[in-house]
Amino acid sequence: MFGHEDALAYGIGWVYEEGRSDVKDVVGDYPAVYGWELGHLELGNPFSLDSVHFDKIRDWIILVYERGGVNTISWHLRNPLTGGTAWDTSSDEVVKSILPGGRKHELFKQYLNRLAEFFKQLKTDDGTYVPVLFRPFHEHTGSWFWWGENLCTEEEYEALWHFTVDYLQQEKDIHHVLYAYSTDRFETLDEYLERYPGDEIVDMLGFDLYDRGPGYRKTLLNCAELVSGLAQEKEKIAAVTETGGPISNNTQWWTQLLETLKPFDLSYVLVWRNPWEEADHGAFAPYKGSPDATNFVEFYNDPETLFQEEITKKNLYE
Ligand code: BMA
Repeated sequence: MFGHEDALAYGIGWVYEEGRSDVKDVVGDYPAVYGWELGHLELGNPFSLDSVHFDKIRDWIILVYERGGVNTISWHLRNPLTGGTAWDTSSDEVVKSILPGGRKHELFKQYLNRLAEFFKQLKTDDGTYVPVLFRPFHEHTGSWFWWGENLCTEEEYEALWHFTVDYLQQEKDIHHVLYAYSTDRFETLDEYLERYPGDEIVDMLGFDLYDRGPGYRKTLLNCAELVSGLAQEKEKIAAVTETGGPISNNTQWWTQLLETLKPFDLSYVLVWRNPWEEADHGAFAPYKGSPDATNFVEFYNDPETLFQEEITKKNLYE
């Protein structure tokens, strides 16, 4: 399945246009997987760090489910110890401070309460809870988020996962959320599993990997091979949970991606957002008039890729 972050919210040159998606502008069909970002929900704010309103995100998640698509949620939550952003790595005591006994534990519980409140709103008119894939504390093999490798111990990271999942399941009675473990780049399975919180709480195995130069395809192939093999062994689902490349310079990017990933049993590959605003990156999905559009159509037409229309026919939720 092909996925796109914030697919229905905005794209290059537009914000909040009903029914629109940059991917749809190019191929006439929506992605099969839709990524959503909940950063700043924990603050009680009405909109995300990317300025998308949470009530709209809620409605889109329900809409996507009703047409048979898949929703996945990331969370660039603020630093509960310093009050800074998710990228504030000024302290290596943040994870410790929010675990039971820590001085920010109650604040973290408030963050989780707000998250739980949002999850509980993901319900259709007939009262069915909408299943979502939640992918917290991601890219933890790097050290750019406060939960990253050099910012907490293995035990602390795993405890953070356990506390979060237990709290949502046991205290908040939330059972329509699946959990995705999602590292950044890695070379070996030992590295991948170094901070793995355990088969009993993780449903999906993924990794994030961006194309930042010539080593990309080789690294992608290695990561995809290792994660899909591990998922098979563990009877879990594997995915490329985030990627994106220089699609305006390399107009063959999509078919190269497909060629690299084809041999592996992967559930989806999601590309990150097409910022509507000035951001530190450009579009990761094609948009009306983008130079990679022809190549993306080829990617779309390949029998191995699935988009919304085919997913609807497959009735994933039946
Ligand atoms: C990053 C960038 C940021 C954004 C964040 C959360 O990769 O796209 O601009 O705020 O993701 O969506």
